[in-house]
This record gives sequence, C-alpha cells and structure tokens, in this order.
Amino acid sequence: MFKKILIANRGEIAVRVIRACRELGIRSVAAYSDVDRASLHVIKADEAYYLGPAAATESYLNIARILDVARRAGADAIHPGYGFLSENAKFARACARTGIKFIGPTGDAMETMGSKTGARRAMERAGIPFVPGSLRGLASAEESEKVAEQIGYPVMLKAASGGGGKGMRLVHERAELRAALEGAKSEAARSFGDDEVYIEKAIVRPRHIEMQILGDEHGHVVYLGERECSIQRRHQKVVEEAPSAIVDDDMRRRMGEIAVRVARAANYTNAGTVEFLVDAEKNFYFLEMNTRLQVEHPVTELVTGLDLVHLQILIASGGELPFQQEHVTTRGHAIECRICAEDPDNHFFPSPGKITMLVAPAGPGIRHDSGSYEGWTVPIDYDPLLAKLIGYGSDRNQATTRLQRALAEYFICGIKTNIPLFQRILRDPDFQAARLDTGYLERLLGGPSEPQASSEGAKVAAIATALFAAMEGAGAPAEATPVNSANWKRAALRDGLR
Ligand code: MV4
Repeated sequence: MFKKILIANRGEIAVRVIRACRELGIRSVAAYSDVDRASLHVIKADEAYYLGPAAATESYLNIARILDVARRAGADAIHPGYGFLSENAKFARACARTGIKFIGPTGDAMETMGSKTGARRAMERAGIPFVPGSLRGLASAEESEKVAEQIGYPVMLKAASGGGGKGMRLVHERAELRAALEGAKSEAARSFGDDEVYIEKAIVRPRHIEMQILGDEHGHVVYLGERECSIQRRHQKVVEEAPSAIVDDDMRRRMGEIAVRVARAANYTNAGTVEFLVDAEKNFYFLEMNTRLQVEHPVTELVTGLDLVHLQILIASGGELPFQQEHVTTRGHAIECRICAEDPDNHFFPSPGKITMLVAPAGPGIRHDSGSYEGWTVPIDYDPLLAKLIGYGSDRNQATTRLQRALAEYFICGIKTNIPLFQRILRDPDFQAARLDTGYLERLLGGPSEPQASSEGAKVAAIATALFAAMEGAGAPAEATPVNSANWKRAALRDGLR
C-alpha cells in the first residue's frame, strides 16, 4: 500500500481524497496556488507545498511543478481528483515514467476515450450500441448531407475532441446543414485546436444517464449502478441522483453489462463512468466515457455503501477488487446538489468573496462534501463549486424532503449561492414526478431551449466576469475540460457577448 499520496487538486474533491487517505493510514500532501494558501485542503492535509501563481497553467495544470512537489514530498502516488490534469494522458504517462503511481486509468485508456470518433470506432469493433452516425470526421459538406439522409433528421454535429457541448450543432433539415458544419468546425478548431466534426442522429429530449464502473489491474470489471444526470444548465450538471426513476433492474443489468464491455474494450482500469443518452422509449446509446472520478460519485457511494476513493487507491496499489458483481447491491435513494458561488437571480454571475458566516446543514441522511469554511475567501480564479449537499433516504421522496430541510438550514453570508435554485427544483411537480430530460432546467427557468438568447443582464454579467478575470489572472478548467481557462467564464462570455 502507498505511504504518501499527493493530491493534485483543490477544493472539495481534494478534501474528499485527504479524508480517504486518513482513513487508510496514508499520509496526504496538498499542493496550493497563491490564492489557495488558506484553503481547506491545505489545512486538512498532513503536508502542503506551494505550486505557483493562481493561473492554473502555473499551478494545478503544471505537470513539471506537480511532479517536482511529488518528488520533494516523497509521495509514491498522485490522485488527480476531477478537472485539471485528471484526464491528461501526458500527465498519467509522466507519472509512470517518474515512478509515481497515477491513481486512475492508463494514458492509453484515456486516449482511446479522448477522441469521440476513436471511441465510436472502438465501440463498433466491440459491438456496443452507439448513436447512429459517422465513425470518422466529415470530409465535406456533401458527405455530411449523404450521412444525414441515411440516418434521418434531426441530426447533431459534434467535435471529435469536444465535450461540454462546444462545437455541437443541432440540425433540423438539409438546408441548415452546410452552415452548421462550417460553424461547428470553426468552433471546434478555436476551442480544441482540432476541427474534426462528426455527425450523429439527434436524440430528441434525451435523458443523460451514466453508469459507474470499476476495473482492477487483474482483469475484473464491475458496474455499480447508474446516476440520473439530466438536470443540467449549459452542459454543467446541477442535480444528480441514484438510482434513476426510469431504470428498472432489467435495464440496469443491460446498461451495466454494456458499460463493462465498454471498459474492457479500452483495457480500462480504476474508476470510470460510461455515459448514455436514453430516449423516450428507454432505448439507450453509448455517448462517451469519462476517465476519472466524477463530481457526483457520492450518490453512488450512498446507495451502494462503497467508498469509491478507497477502492481507487486499493486498485492503483495493485489490489484486487474485494467483491464481485453479484455482491453489489443498492439500497435507498440519494440526490446531490452542487452548491456554487453564483447568483441565480442574476444570470448565474459568479459571486466570489469572503464567507462571513457559514452554518452548514447536518442531521439524518445528509452528507456535505465542502471545500469552504467561515472566514475563507472564495477566489474568482477557479470553478465556482463550493460544496456538494447530498440527501439520502429510504426512497426518492425521503431523500427529497431531507434535502429540502437541509437546504432550509444552510446559512451562508458574504457571497451569493445557487441554493434558491435547488429549493425551486425540489418543489417542482415535474422534478417530484421524475419527469426529467436534458431540457428540464431550461424549461423550469423559462428560457429558450438552448442556446440561450442573449440579454442585457447577461451581457453585463459577462463583461463583469471578463473584467474580474483580467484583474485576477487566468482561470482553471471545469471538470473534464483539458483547456486552461475557466469553462464557466468562457460560457458566460460567449453567451453574453454573442
Ligand atoms: C446529443 C444530444 C442529442 N442527440 N447527441 C451535449 C454534451 C455532449 N456531451 C453530448 N450532448 C448531447 N448529445 C445526440 N445524438 C443531446 C445532448 C445534450 C445533452 C446531453 C447530456 C446532458 C445535457 C445535454 C444538454 C443538451 C444537449
């Protein structure tokens, strides 16, 4: 077993991993940027090392600096958390070369899943159902028209290097296709430095349901059940739950077995998530695989009783999975709210600043994974996630009422948070009846169905965000985005200044 683990991350996920280390008797090492000197992960870790300036490229995304800290601290493993370097194949390989174990999949498995067309070809070879469409980038407008004719409109154009909806275009008819292809290609080139765009049949009003898997380094792979993640805003998840109200035992087994085949097709090890789109008839299609521990992992932990971070560390140290598929059972229901420092009454404008008062909820069926404390100043430089509030109960209704009670007792002063948004969602009849799809939140918020129309307020918010960013330095990526400026800031800019 490892003796010392460096956590190459910050905020609530760094604290989450530090807690697992303490439980396992492993020393934990925090790393921090200038604006994180007094952050909770630094306080909670056994040791802490300075990385560099706030800009993520100088700190949490800087491979050389992180490896230098690992060497100086004498860490034998690195946990990347989510976001930052967690899905960076170069980093995983650099760790391996330095003799430090990367707690996650291999660089090769990351690369297989990193290209969406590459992943689709791997699924084709393995006989796994994916959304009908092309297996390679589109070479011409003529080719896109031909494939669209074959699969039928509406179609979706997507960037092969994409994720998070960038470079994605919904096309309803042939007349729109050429312009959409040009737009998708130039957006993909700008965002990812790769203009490869492919085409899929569009699934109308899909649900986003994902399956957690674990693979050890001895060839064992298990699935741990699904998470319903359809409640999103601008491709950022807001509320997640386990299990999904529409998945019965038979569907769970079929989805789980396919997720295991996906993992095997990529020689996948450690924790991973297989994403599916589910249509109104409950047909499900492989979408992509996330090669990291996800933000929403706690809902799976609560319903399975497993500790995913313990298991990640066990697997990375060469251990065998301590159970088999037939031993995995779920019980009850868990719902997670992503508490963010943003103002839901003002276009979700970021709300950094000092937390002058904080009384966090607790009590029956409540888990609060937080990276904040009273007196701490929330920096503008990174993703605005403050904490995750998770309600657990014997059924969906009890999880909901516990969460409502906890939200009502959550007391935070000095900054704005999106807590009122969760109160609105949890009392909404469609949420309570689990009538969910990926358009749910935009309907609730009364906006147009994506992309959002620009408005004066959004423009002001976007300009102010840009000014903050310019004053304070560059930002960090949100989960899963291998670019070095903040996703959410860019989204605000793009949407507000369109
Ligand atoms: C789709 C789709 C409908 N049909 N693909 C959005 C982000 C990217 N990861 C995949 N996305 C979608 N792909 C086909 N063929 C609808 C979405 C989508 C979506 C997916 C998951 C969660 C939220 C979403 C919001 C809008 C669109």
